[in-house]
Amino acid sequence: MSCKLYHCPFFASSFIAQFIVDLKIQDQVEIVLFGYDKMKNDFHYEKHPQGRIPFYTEGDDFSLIESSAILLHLLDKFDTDKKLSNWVDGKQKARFYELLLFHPTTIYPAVQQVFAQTLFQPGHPAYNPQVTETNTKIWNEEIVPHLSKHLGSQKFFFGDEYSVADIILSYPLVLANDLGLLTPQHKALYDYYSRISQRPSFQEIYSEANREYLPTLEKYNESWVRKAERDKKLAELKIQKEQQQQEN
Ligand SMILES: N[C@@H](CCC(=O)N[C@@H](CS)C(=O)NCC(=O)O)C(=O)O
Repeated sequence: MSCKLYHCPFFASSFIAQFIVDLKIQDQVEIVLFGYDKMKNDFHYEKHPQGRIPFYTEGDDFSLIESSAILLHLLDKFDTDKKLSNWVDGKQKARFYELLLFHPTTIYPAVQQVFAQTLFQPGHPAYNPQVTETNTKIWNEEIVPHLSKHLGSQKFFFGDEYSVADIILSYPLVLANDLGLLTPQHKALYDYYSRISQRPSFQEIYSEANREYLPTLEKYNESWVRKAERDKKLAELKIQKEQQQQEN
């Protein structure tokens, strides 16, 4: 099999992995566990310029980054019967496109920044309670109202039928729920989350066992050392190149 999703549980690859499980295409797209022991190694930087998760490959000569792009590609390639993307009209399809962009640009960064602050103690250079406050406000005043408006009292994001939109939203909602950002006061969204979190694919991807992959500073340590070594090597190469240019 040549299609591979490089995935670390509870990272942004999670909803793509859930999509693969829901569509039952694990025999066509291998979900490769890419943990902290490999993050930011040479192979990782070869495939992802920022050394982030997810990335996706088809053989040796095609790779892709950005979770929404990977998901769209897999939808085109494997959801040909429209099992998870049976849009009723062009407007619903456009709303899906909106979600595909709203997630990586707004929903995920807000939740991720609140999460990141839970890793830092006072005194750490990145510790900043203002970040939590700002992003909690974005969550409460911008994200929840927008999602709730389109969700209404529907069973799933697009009505009665479960779709890839519910798979995308599962990811930030898991994190928001863990962080206490999602509360029963956000009734429509909270009830919706309770519903979608019962699905077998959700339970498999966000299992208790997979929680061991939730980040801590210690887990990242090894990969940050690799990054620092790489940055040093690149800086040395740059100086060498500049010296050679001056000599020529
Ligand atoms: N916009 C990117 C975001 C990817 C991203 O930020 N991934 C995070 C984890 S969820 C990551 O790999 N962080 C590790 C790091 O930056 O070192 C996407 O949607 O694919």
